[in-house]
Amino acid sequence: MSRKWLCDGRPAMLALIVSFPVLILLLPLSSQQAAAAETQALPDGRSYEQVSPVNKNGADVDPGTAMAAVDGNRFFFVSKGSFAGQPTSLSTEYSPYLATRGPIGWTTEGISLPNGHLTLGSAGYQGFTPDLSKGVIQWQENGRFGPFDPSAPTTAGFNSYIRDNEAGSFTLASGTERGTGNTGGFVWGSRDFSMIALSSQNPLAPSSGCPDSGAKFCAYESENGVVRLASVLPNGEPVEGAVGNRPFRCNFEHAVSDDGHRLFFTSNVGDHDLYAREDGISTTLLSASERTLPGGESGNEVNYQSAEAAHGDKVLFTTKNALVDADGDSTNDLYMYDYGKPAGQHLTLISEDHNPNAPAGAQVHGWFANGLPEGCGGLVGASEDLRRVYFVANNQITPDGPEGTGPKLYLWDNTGTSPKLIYLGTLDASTSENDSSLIFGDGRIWAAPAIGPGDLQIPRQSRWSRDGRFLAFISTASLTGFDNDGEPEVFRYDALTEQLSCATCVADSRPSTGSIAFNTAQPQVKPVNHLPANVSDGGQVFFNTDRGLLPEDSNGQVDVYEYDGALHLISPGSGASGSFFLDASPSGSDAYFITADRLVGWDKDSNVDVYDARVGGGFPEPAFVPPPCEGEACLEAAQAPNDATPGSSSYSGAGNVEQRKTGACPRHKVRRHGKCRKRRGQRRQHRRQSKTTTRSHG
Ligand SMILES: [Ca+2]
Ligand SMILES: [Ca+2]
Ligand SMILES: [Ca+2]
Ligand SMILES: [Ca+2]
Repeated sequence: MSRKWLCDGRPAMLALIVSFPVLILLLPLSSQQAAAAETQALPDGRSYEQVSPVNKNGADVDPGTAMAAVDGNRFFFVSKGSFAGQPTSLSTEYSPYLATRGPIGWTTEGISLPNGHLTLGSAGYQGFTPDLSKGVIQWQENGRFGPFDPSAPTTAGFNSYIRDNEAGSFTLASGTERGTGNTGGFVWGSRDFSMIALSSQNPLAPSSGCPDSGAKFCAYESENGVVRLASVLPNGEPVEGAVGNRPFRCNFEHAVSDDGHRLFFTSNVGDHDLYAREDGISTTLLSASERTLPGGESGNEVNYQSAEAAHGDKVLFTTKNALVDADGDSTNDLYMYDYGKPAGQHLTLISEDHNPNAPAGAQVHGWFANGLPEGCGGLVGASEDLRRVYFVANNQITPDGPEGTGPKLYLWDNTGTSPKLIYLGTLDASTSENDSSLIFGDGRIWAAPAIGPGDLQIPRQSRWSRDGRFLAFISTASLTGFDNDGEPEVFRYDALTEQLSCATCVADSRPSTGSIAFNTAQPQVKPVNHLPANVSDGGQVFFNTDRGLLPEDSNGQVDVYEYDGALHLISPGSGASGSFFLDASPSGSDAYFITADRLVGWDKDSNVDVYDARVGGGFPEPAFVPPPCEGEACLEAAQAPNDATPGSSSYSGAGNVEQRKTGACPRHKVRRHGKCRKRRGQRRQHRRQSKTTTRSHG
């Protein structure tokens, strides 16, 4: 594994280095590393890369708050430690970091606002674009770190800034009127963040007509820094409402279309209807009745669930209101609004009851515990184009399935010539119905919200590929015939083959029982607009367990597994420490996790690092490492800028790829002040490097 780079087309500079192995003084691997390197063959031709810096100033990378870029070449993480130019933090505060993959390793930069670090609660990064080129950070100007932008309001809670991660600059996105309050803020953005949506307890735009009250919300859109009210009724009147669903409620996914043309908001008055704001100009009521028959349930609230990602052409919501003739009951149903259909026919009853025998109506399984209202949940997952929608209903709505009540998992599949409804199995109600904490049990498969503001300790136990072909979920139900004895198992459904398989149903695992999770549960999970990609486009499923599902996993620690029809270890399975999955690139080529084990020779500390198990990845193991700088150059590089101008805040320490071109110097020489100079004493160089470098290799 560690030699793989010899023949896989490394850049020319590396080829030069590896062509002269005699020049390379290999540092001894620990026995553990050597054992891992010899015994473990990672699946898919993966190799480990250390993403977080070699020198973390004695700090660990924190679990739970992380995000991978869609191309696998950037990674966001947080740490309570101070490195890569971040100021000293307190034990309760976090600094945010962005790692970028270069030709010879990953480099890390601190991405705080220049005048401080962050807590994970209301402040900090709330969201990123899928490529991690931009992030939105929430900030309180009158906090103890002082003002950042003089034009930003210093009262009424948080301001939102967009950080351009290419330029390292910050732009005030929430306007100069007021802050967004203590529980408002960023919800979703267009794919490039040229338009972001904010819910705010305070008026963000002049004369918005929105009530100025701590308990109420209005929806705003910020287009290239210009803020305007988005919660506007079709007749032009402002209305109290929030982006997507209301805060601390249901789902928020794709509440702004990727192209930025549509924003979905829920009114907080009357029937809590669902609306689309289009280009900041017009508003469409999406939850209006299209009944031609008289009667029908009405007067209930509407809950936004998701939307077609690219343009917002289709929108999913749940309600007990009977909005079409086919809905003859008063139970909660899943509806889709389709802009492409003619007037009066925009709505499709996704959860239509096709079983005349089982009780009338789907009773889509809205969660009602933990302060969440009935009707809020039900959606399990959906493809980005909304042609595949997974949901849970309490009643049997297909003609053929078992007719007893219980949380039944369905797929509505519209990828063929006409939509079909498929019953996948009945989940376990016994461990979920009475669990008001939502910490345990199958209720988490359909509990809301999956992500978004208000996602408080309710990690959703379902994940899906972008096209919805693959759905993975964790259930204690015995769905494939394996006697799981009430233990949770990871299941994968393939909509193309219509096969449900159990990834973790291993009879002789050691230990046989233990936790299983997609991610480490963490309160205040951020970013709010990103669900970790546990299911790749190709159907690989990544998860954590402390069961030993494969013979080579006997450490009794949590390890990261991949299931692609067969089980594979992503982490070594032999380490002394646990490994915890963080995220993946949607292609599945990058699987990121944290561990305190040292998986590459560069990792010399006992601190927790981010690793990428990357297909075709890996970097040369450490040779003798020439220091990236010496003397005055080190001192300059090691100092964080104290200048608060936006452009200087993207300090990336001594780990820049530019500064790493030390390998090009001849033997016995090292790059210093931009030139190859004679090397100094080796021990001294190592000491200096450990103090100053932020580079990381894998
Ligand atoms: Ca109904
Ligand atoms: Ca029925
Ligand atoms: Ca293990
Ligand atoms: Ca480490």
